[in-house]
Amino acid sequence: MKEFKRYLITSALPYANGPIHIGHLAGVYLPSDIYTRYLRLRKREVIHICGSDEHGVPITIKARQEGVTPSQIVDRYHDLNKSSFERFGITFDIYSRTSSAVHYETAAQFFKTLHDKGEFIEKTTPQYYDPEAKQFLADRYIQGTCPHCSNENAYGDQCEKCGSSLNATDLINPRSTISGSTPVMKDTKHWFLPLDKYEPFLRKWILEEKKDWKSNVYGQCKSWLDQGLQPRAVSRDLDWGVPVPLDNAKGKVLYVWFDAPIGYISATKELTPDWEKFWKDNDTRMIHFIGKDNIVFHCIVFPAMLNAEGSYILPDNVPANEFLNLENDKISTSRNWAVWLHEYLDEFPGKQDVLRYVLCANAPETKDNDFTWKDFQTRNNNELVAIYGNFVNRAIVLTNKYFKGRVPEPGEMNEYDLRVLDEIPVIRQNIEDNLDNFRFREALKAAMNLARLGNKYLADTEPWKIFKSEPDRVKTILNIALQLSATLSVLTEPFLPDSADRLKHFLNMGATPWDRAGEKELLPAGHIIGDRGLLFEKIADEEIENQLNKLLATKGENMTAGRSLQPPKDNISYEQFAEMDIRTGTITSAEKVSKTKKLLKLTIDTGIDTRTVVSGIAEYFEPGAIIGKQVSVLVNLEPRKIRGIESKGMILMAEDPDGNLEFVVPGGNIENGSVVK
Ligand code: B3M
Ligand code: ZN
Repeated sequence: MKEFKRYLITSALPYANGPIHIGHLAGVYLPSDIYTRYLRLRKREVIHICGSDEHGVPITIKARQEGVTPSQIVDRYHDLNKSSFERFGITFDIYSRTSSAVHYETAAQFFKTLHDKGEFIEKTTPQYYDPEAKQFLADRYIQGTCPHCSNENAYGDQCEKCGSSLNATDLINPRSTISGSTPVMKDTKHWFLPLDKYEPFLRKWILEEKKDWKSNVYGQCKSWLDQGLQPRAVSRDLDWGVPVPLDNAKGKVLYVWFDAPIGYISATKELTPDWEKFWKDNDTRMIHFIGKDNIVFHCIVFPAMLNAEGSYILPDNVPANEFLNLENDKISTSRNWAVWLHEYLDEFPGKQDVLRYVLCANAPETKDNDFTWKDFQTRNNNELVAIYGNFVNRAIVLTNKYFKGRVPEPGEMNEYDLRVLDEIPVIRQNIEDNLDNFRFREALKAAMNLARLGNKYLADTEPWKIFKSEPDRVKTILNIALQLSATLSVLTEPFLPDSADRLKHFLNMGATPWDRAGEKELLPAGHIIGDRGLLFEKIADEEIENQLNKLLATKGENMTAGRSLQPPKDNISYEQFAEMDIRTGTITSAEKVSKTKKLLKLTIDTGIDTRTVVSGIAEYFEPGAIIGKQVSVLVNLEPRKIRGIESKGMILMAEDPDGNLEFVVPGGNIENGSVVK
């Protein structure tokens, strides 16, 4: 692998429209912090860049909801998130913001450069417009039904249910989220980045040269590229954002996903006058830490922008993570289903490392994962307290007790001692291999194996039983236990920095670079260790129950043993119900709708007729397996064109909290066309 001179680490800039939660941490900020701390300990030249993403429609919507200005919203969350990250021990070299003057200038200049090079297409197209609010409806200002999964609350830029990226014009039954009214079409001019033009470059760069990327990242890129890239608008009709820096562009701002990644550049400029060596020198290794919903922007759009500009380096790796769920349900800011970082820090003072440990041990590296409070407690009590804490505590207490806190001189080593000492470099190497390849869970496991080794060593050798009879043997044992403890304080530092610091303090040792880990005399004989204290404390059942009750209360939902059901909807009248004509029918044919992942085209014998229904269930059922199935069909739903196919009606499905689907079927024998009421 190529040797780089320096590292530029970026972490996705969180939107300043809400607090940070455990999903953000597990997906992005914890791995990036562990990685950066590791590089610093290895004495690499590295900077870690982050900041608030302060533009975009979610922020203006939040401001509107609260009756305040967008600036008030971003100021509030910028300050809150910056301080929460600090308290959690995330060590950015700068936590900037995209409302900064440097950013406005940098983003505008970037746009101008591309514009002057003729890299944009200028196009006037009809866009949705809300005549009541007198505003174009960009992104989240418009909602409607997703053409892929029939989610009725998909946004103009994305369906959160099935994850598809959408254009506002794809939505079925669009409505304005400002006034609720049905939008009209109105012409407006925008600048488009012709991504199709960069397709050959991206294909070569990613598909040929980035085979070492995580398979989820590589796979997503490949599927984007295989679908064919389209020109993408890089401007919006909004009054919140970086103004388009051209004369004829009043009321137009840069699209948030155009300006936000440039925020990495602006923040580096703010950090150091020497910023160009990080951005324009091929000896810099740039790594973007992000969540999976940001892959296309960091692997396709931003690299195309950088390539078009011409003077910047490209990311060497983009180790995106999957999502973390909470107690078996999707984390959601709007539903308040989350563990908020600032609340955790207030409620568990001094325990930031416990959360770091649990989130890393359970990080959603290759698939979505679940955080549960029970697991949090178990990992703390059975791993941090019972293994790591117990081991170093014993080593320190016994040294104080038998040798007045002085590191004893080791005597002759037996085979077991030597085996334990030989294991240290093996474990260190294992941690390094995993960290170098962004496998943080495995790296942490390896680090804990060192504590396990020490814990077992003391349990096997039982120095407390033999001090009277074999004091010299105890000297050797405790010397080894102390070297192991000191090594642990170095090798666990990237993951558990606060505990590693405290452990160093207990051992009376100063900051120690990574490369000294495993030295046989990391703590020389005769060295006086410091005061003891508890590294980790047990977490009681009551604290866990409090957290579960808090979640239960915020949700106002039915939650038992980690299962959660949707709350009841508002009442409707009998007449409203009676308007629905639901019949039993039989599926007589089923086939996939080509070029879609989710859609099946079904033919249904409804007893009254034979009709086509397009249904977003392809991921759950094989077409062949459902032919002949009796189902319930809403037959008087207004017909819709989905992917050019006229769909008449909707199949009723039951969905459980895990998102599994089943047909709603009549129990006994009933003929097609029977009324369901
Ligand atoms: N603010 C999206 C997000 O938080 C966005 C990241 C920007 S990184 C340049 O998911
Ligand atoms: Zn959808």
